[in-house]
Amino acid sequence: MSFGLLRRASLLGAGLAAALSGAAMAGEYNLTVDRVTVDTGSFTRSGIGYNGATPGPVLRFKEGEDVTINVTNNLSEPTSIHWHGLILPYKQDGVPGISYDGIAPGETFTYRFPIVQSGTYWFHSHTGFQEPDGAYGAIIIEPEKREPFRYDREYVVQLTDAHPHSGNRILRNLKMMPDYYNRQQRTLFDFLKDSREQGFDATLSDRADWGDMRMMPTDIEDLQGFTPLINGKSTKQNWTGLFTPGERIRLRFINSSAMTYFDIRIPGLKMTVVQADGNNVLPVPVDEFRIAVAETYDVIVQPKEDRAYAIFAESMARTASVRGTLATAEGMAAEVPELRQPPRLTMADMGMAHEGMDHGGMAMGGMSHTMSDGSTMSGMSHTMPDGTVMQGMNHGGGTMSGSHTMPDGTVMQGMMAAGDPFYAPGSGLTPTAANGGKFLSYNDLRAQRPLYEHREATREIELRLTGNMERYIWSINGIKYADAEPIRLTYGERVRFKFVNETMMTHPMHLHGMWSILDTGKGKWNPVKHVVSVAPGTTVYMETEVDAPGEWAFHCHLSYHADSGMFRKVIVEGGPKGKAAALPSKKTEG
Ligand SMILES: [Cu+2]
Repeated sequence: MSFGLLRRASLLGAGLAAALSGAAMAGEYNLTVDRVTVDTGSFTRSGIGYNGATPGPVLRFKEGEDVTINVTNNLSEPTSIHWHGLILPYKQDGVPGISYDGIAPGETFTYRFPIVQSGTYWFHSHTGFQEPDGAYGAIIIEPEKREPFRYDREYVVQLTDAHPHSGNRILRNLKMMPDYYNRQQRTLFDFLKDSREQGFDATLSDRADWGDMRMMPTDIEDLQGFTPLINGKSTKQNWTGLFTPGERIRLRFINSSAMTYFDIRIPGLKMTVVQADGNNVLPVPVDEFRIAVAETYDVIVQPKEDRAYAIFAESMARTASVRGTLATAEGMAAEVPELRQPPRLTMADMGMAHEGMDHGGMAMGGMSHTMSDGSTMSGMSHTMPDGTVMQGMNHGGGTMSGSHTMPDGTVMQGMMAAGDPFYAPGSGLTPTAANGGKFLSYNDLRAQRPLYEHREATREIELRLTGNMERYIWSINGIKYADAEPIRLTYGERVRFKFVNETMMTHPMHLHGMWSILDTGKGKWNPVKHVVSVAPGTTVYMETEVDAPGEWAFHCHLSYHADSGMFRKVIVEGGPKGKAAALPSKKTEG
C-alpha cells in the first residue's frame, strides 16, 4: 500500500481503514452515505460524503476480484452510487430510473460485480445534486499483470469545485438568470478598449453577433464563485504529498467537479502522461494538461530537488485555482502562480468556423494577426485580398510556422501557432502551456494496448449537442431528456457516434457501461476513454463496441447540463442474458 493511501486512512478514520483492509482479502466493502460538513477554509456548508467525509474513501480493488459493496443510506432522502468508468452488469451501474430504483433512506443496498479492468476511476452519487454537494470518492484498481511503467509512490489528486450554494439552489438561479454566476461580464470599459484595438465598427458588429447568440465571450464557465479543492483541501489548506528526491511519483488526477475543467501544471517538473480514463497510453511528456469534468489522467513525475513543488490547477475560465504541494517535509510550500488572463470565446467558438474546408495539415492560432496588407485577421472568418473567405478550415493538427503564401500571392507572416485539432480553428479556448512548452492534446493519446480489434463501424449516429442558454435548457438534437426516445443499440454492433457541438460551452460526454474509443485518426491505437470532451464549434467522433446488454445512461457530465436535459437513455438489445445479470445484488432494509 502506498504512503499516500496510508496517510489518507489515518486522516479519514476507521471506516476507511476497514474498507481498505478488506480490499485484497475478502472483496467486501462498506460505505455509508452521510451528511457532512464541507469546510474550504473560506466557507463551510452542509454537504454529503461517504464514511463521514468528502471526498469519500479511496476504494482499492484488484483486477479479477469479485467485489461486494454494502452501501448504507444514512440520509433522509434517496441516494445512489455510480461506479464511473467501470465495466459491469447494468443493474450494478447505480443510475436511478435506469439501472435500479436507487437506495431509500435507511436502506442498505449491496452491489456485487466482478472487476474486469485496472486503472484510476471514481464513484459518485447519480441522484439529484448530491455529487456537487460532495458525494464522490476515488477508485484505484491494481492490474493483474505488472504495470508497463515504474513508480515508487503514488497519490490520488482528486479535484472538485466546492460551491457555497447547494446544487438545487444553483440550478434555480441558473434557470432564473443564466448569467447569475458570471462575474466576468464585459463592461463599457472593455467596449472602449476593444474599440481602440479593433476599431469601433468591428467592435460594434462583434457585440451585435454576441447579442444574437444571447451569449457573451466570457460564457466559458456557467458556474463561477466556487472554491476548487485538491483532495478536499483549498490552496490555504494545502494538501501535501511527501516524497524523497529522485523518486518517481504517480499522480492519479481525477476531476470530480460538477462543472469545472482544470488546466494542471507543476512548475519545475515535466509530467509524463501514462494513462487516460483508466487505460494506459503511450507515455507523453507534457508541461501542462487540461482535464475535463469526470476524466482521469495518471502522470509520473520525478522531483529531484529537496524542495516543495506546487501542483497548480487553474479553472479553464481562469476564475479560480487551487494549489496542492509535493514536498520533502510537511509544512513546506512553493509559490502559488498567478491566475492567467481569462480566455475569450471567438466567433470560431460560435460555430462560424464550422462548415469549412479541410486543410488537413495546418493550424491557425486563435490570436489576432496583422496581414501583410495591413488588415487584421482575428480568429474568425476573414475575406482575403483575393476575395476568398477563409472560414472554418478544419485542420489536421500540424503546425504552420513562418510565412505562408496565399493563393493571391499575399504572404502571411509568422501567424501560425501550434494548433489542436480538438478546438475550432481560431478558438479562444485552445490552451497553451504557461511556460511555453508542451500542452497535452487528445491528438497525443495513443492506446498502449487496444482493447478491441479495429474494424469499420456498422453505423453512425449523429448527436448534436444543443442548448438554449437563455432558458438554461441543454439538449441533444434539440430534444431534452424528458421528451426524448432512448437510443437503441444492438448487441454486437460497433457504433460510430458523431458529436456536433452547436453550443458555445464545452461538453464532457459520458457513456456508461461501454468504452468510448475516441477517434484521433490512429486506427487501432485510438485511445479508449469513458469521457469525450467536445469543444465549441467542433465535431468529434467516438466509436463504441456494443458489448454490454441492458440500459445505460449517456450524458454530458456537467451536473447542471445533465439535469437540464443533455442526457439520454441507451438501450442495448440482444446479447447474452447472463452477461447483464452476472452476480445478483440484494437489498436489505436497515
Ligand atoms: Cu454540457
